[in-house]
Amino acid sequence: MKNVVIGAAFSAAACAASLGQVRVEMFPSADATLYQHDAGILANGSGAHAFIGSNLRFEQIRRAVMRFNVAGALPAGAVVVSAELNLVVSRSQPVEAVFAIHRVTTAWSEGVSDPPEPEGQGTTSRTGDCTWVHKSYPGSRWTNPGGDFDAEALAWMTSYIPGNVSFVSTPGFVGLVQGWVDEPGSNFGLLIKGVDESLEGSAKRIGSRENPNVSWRPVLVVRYTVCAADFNGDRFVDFFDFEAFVECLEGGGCPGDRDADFNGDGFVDFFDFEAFVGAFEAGC
Ligand SMILES: [Ca+2]
Ligand SMILES: [Ca+2]
Ligand SMILES: [Ca+2]
Repeated sequence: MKNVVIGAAFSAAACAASLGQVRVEMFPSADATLYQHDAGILANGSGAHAFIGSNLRFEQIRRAVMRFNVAGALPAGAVVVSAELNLVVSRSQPVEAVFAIHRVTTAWSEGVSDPPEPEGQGTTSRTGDCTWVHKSYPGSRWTNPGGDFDAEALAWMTSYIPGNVSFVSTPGFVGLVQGWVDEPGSNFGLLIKGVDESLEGSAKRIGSRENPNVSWRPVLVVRYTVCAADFNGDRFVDFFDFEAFVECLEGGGCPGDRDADFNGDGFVDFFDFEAFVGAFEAGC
């Protein structure tokens, strides 16, 4: 009876620990604009801005691509609870337009091209830029001009005049970011495009990660939880976690960023084993 009570107490503590949400913010690790052009001679990999929507004067479409190093910011086994992308629109016609996020399906490179202000027309593509037809100029092309991405839209925002805009969390956006946690090699980032690209004058200029004004840069906000009992971080609680914890406790090496002080009191002792067993039995 006594053991059951102790076990329950430890389980409760471990559950509380596993339910805590962590919030992280990150700038893109790469971003660029795809300027509609059949030959892909226009680019903007390293400018202070990116563009989305349809240009009125030149009747060209702009799409932005962005990557975020999510696997570097979240621990293995993290369960994503919410994802949100915040942008600052710094130039715009007074045209209300809806924009959507899509999952990019292949690798691309950001490039060094940096157009003169206000950057709306891009500049001559240089080696390593991505363009409307190139995922890396000049030798590597997208399968489809305008970028390779899933047709399914995952999150949306509406922009009218300059100001702050947000793609708020949706199940699809959470699934996208979770995929980047689980399989970092599948992280080719996201693409932002107008939902109606025939809407003339809908182009918006947004801050890029290179913007000198830090508050204008894109920010991905992710909330996640980590299951304490998932010791090896594979998102399953099973015997392998037990094995990994015992090995860690015995000094044989610990997975990733975990350590044997399971209850976090600064000592590695039998109470950590007890706490782990409690968390393991409670599951997640
Ligand atoms: Ca960039
Ligand atoms: Ca596990
Ligand atoms: Ca301890």
